[in-house]
Amino acid sequence: VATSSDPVLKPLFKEYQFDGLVGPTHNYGGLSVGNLASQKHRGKISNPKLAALEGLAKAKFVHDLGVGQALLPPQFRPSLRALRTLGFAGSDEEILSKAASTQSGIFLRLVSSAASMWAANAATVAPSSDTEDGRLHILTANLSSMFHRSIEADQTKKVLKKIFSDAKYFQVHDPLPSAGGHFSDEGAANHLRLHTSKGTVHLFAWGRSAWLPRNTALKMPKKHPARQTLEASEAVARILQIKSAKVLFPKQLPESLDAGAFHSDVLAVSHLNTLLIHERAFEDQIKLLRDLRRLLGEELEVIEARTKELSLNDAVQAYPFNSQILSLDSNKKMVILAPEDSRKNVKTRKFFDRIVSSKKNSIDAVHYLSVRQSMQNGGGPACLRLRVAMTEDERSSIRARVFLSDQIYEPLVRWVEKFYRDRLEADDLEDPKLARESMQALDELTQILELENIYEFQS
Ligand code: SUG
Repeated sequence: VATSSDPVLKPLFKEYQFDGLVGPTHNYGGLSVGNLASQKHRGKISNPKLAALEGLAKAKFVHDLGVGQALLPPQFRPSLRALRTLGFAGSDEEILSKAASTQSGIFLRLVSSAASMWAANAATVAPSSDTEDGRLHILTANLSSMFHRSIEADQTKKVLKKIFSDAKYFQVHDPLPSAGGHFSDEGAANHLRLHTSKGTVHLFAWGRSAWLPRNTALKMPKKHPARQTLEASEAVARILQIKSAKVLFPKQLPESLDAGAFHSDVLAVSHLNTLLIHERAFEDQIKLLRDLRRLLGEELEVIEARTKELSLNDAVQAYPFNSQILSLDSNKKMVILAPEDSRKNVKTRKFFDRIVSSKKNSIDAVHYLSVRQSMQNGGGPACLRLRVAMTEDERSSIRARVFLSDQIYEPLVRWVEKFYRDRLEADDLEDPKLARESMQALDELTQILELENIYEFQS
């Protein structure tokens, strides 16, 4: 996708960061096996208000840089619908209290997660420049590897269809089948796109296969599960109708999954011609980088961290690769938006200092921002956003007021301050007042964002 600084390629595209707003039930449920931060902070008291404000502050920061910024509404939790599906019956109060007293409350924690904040997992997106029919394609992720995330897919699809509603420009696809986890798809968190004047490459990462013949010597992680299947990644590439671009399917290195890199975006992030990557992200990475250089030519800029410089453990703990790389409108320079944790970690801080002082890349500066509440559940800056590159016509077809502006930022901050609690622990999840507060909050949010009737409780 050409940026607006590239006058040769038309039409001009601008990339928008769609950040998932943090929901009122943000808590530390310890739900994600293989996600070290989620496991480590299980049972810790959360602060949903701070989490939502940190998220909004990040979005505002990006907006103030002149980068396109938009928002996705949180999902309603606890999902009473999911509890009813599991056989819990009666009034809302009864359902919550029965779920809280079954199996130490695990079902209640599963249906209360605010995990839709990690919008990188909502869907995979292909810009209209790359697709067969010249429309922008969005495939809703099924997230079928983890129950608490799989229940996001229906509502995510509904919201995406509401925002990207003009069929002239967009197609929002239904999630892949979720049965058996054979097509387990984690969305853009396992997707990289690179672009130079020589071409475009999409990389769809995966960690396991459902059906490759058993005698295929696939190396698998020993400690933690891999989520995305090869079969899902191949289906994503087909559905997105990628035509004018090359498609590659790198396999997540088992060792990196075992170190806690449950999505490939924990160890790699791309933007236009720039790839920021840890040496131990993918299998056969030397060959992978050689292929990329062949397909994309000299303009490709690979910034690779060696294990000597930065261990996998440091990368997983401080999340430097889960940064956002952003182009500023005015010039070809890029900036990195990194989590505060990677400023505090001496190794990652040095890595970023090296990048900024080098003349061999387009990175001009690194900005550190705290998204601590999200990080404690394994979500850095890049996890919190879904990127959508659009032409001006595509963007103006969107009627919902989801693009961040100075006019809606203040109302959103006031909205969080009015409805969100600053302290939440597992026992609070069965409080029917929390569910009611969340309904009121989300109802009011749909007015701010002009997204009427997106929640079941509104109809
Ligand atoms: O799916 N954490 C999320 C974090 C997702 C991060 N996204 C990307 N890497 N793009 C997950 O593991 C933790 C919920 C809890 O334990 O309460 C959680 O779901």
